[in-house]
Amino acid sequence: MPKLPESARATFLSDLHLGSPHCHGEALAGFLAQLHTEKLYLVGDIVDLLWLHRRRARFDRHQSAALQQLHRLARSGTQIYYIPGNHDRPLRELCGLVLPRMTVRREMVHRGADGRRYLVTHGDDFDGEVQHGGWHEWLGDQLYDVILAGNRLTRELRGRMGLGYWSLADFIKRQSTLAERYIERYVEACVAAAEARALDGVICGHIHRPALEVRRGVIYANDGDWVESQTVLSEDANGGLTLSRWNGGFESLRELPPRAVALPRPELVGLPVAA
Ligand SMILES: [Mn+2]
Repeated sequence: MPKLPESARATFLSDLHLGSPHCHGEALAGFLAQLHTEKLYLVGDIVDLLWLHRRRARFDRHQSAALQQLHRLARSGTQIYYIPGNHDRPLRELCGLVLPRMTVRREMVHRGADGRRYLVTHGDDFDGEVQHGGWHEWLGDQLYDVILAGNRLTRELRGRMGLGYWSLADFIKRQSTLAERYIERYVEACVAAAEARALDGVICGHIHRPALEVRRGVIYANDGDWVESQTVLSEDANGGLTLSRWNGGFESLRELPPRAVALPRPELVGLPVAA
């Protein structure tokens, strides 16, 4: 039975893209309905204002239910930190806003239960460092939408044929060496940003590629998205991290134990100490 990230100390979600038809609203509402977390970090691209602005966007009833669940969490005492991304960039005007249950920040440092400190940022800032425009821009938002629409269709067909989950968008991304190289440079830029500030890790989203790994001793955690992966990053009471996929239940993809507690000095346990 996979470890459930219920009653998490902190939960990190990004790239929900509420308001765009690609958001998996029903799954998201179902996930949020059973979530209990002290802190909830909304790591960008939560509401897709680009969609709301440019196209005929709508909040269907599932997406509305997901929003209501966010309200429920705030009412029930969860502290919410909103870090706007590039699809909800106008909300950056609100950075610095502190409400009783919600804080809006451009980026933050999260201190884990084990003392590890993480830079929490959406991640689009690193687009400039990696390439002119991000991977979304490189492929074109329009084309990306077409792929996601194809993705939905493929999933429905496979579901009807009794086949398992398979992501067309993920397949295309994996096929494209250009995209792979972009993602590699993106991860490097994220890790370098954490290194430059002497932090233990970085928690981000943006590229819709969930990950939890350690590079040069720095933790790179990407909480994924809710248009393709339906993933969430959770911190437990001890500071351990779990990246999981929601599929009506949790499927743990990766786990990182809390920082090991320093061993007692040998002289304290009666062992000889080398000079
Ligand atoms: Mn983004």
